[in-house]
Amino acid sequence: MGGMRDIGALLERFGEGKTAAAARLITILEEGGDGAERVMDTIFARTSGAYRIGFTGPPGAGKSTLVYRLAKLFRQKEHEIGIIAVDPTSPFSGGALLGDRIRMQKLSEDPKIFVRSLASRGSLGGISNCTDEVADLLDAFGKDLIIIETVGVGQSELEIAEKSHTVVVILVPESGDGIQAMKAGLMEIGDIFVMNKADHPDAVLAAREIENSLRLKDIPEGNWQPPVLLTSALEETGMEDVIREIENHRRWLEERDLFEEKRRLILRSRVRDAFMDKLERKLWHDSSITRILESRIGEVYDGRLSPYRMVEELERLVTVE
Ligand SMILES: Nc1nc2c(ncn2[C@@H]2O[C@H](COP(=O)(O)OP(=O)(O)OP(=O)(O)O)[C@@H](O)[C@H]2O)c(=O)[nH]1
Ligand SMILES: [Mg+2]
Repeated sequence: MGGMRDIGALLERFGEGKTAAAARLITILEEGGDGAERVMDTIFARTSGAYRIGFTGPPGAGKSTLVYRLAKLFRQKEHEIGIIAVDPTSPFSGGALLGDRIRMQKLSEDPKIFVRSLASRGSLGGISNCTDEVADLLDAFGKDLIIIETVGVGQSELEIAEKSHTVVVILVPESGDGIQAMKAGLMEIGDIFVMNKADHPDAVLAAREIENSLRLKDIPEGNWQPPVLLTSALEETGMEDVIREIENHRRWLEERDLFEEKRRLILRSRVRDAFMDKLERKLWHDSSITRILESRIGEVYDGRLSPYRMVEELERLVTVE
């Protein structure tokens, strides 16, 4: 897709604020490789550390509906907004795809809002490989508030925490083992908890349950104490509370110089991810590694060599001082 010269022209139009150019550049970022690196090299210098808010929670909790409502309210506060929806409408909730599309289209009519969906890397949802890059691009495009929506499953919770200044966890009054396990992971990363679907009769009790488990965590005084809010994204109630708590958390971070500290942590995990990706590609295709692997995999097959001893042999070829 496109040669380097095209990228140059795209970057120029991106600099002029052309939405179509931004969209094309994101596609190049999704494809990865040299093109993506070239784009990032130019764009990174233009980022200004936009405020990043992660929205995560079980499939179908109402994340997109909530983000849509909040985006409209944030616009009234003169924010320019970039929205990244990783794997919208997961296979779990199904059927919401059309609603999602219509919503996104509506938001995109406002030139100060840029919405983009990205495919997640795992079949179970979670985060996309290029979420950080796309967030940077939207930052460089002048968006001062970046919203990342992800389905909170398995390992992805920590990842969203590493990419956000503020994490909003959206839960719904539902039980079930899967949800409970998910909730355990989500409890660790939320700065703000939202019990959505408050139009359901069980919501108040479910919110109290979350409050109780937070109390059990006994978060030290002086640390941020995550609030638990009740909303109905459908009936548009409780939205102002979410905005207020997001602003409170931001202010709390800023007053303690933690906003910039978070930015440093976000960048550190960025460098780590990029470094690991590169190392993996480089090492796995290294000829001496390939040679040993090919010549001795038969021993693993025969059961004479365990995979772990094999790894040890390969590791010996890699020297890190
Ligand atoms: N009753 C009720 N339904 C809601 C509420 N918020 C969202 N919904 C509905 O729940 C369904 C899923 O909403 P989405 O906003 O797509 O949920 P999501 O968390 O983004 O879903 P995925 O991205 O697929 O994980 C839709 O049918 C919404 O209309 C709410 O507050 N109350
Ligand atoms: Mg969604």
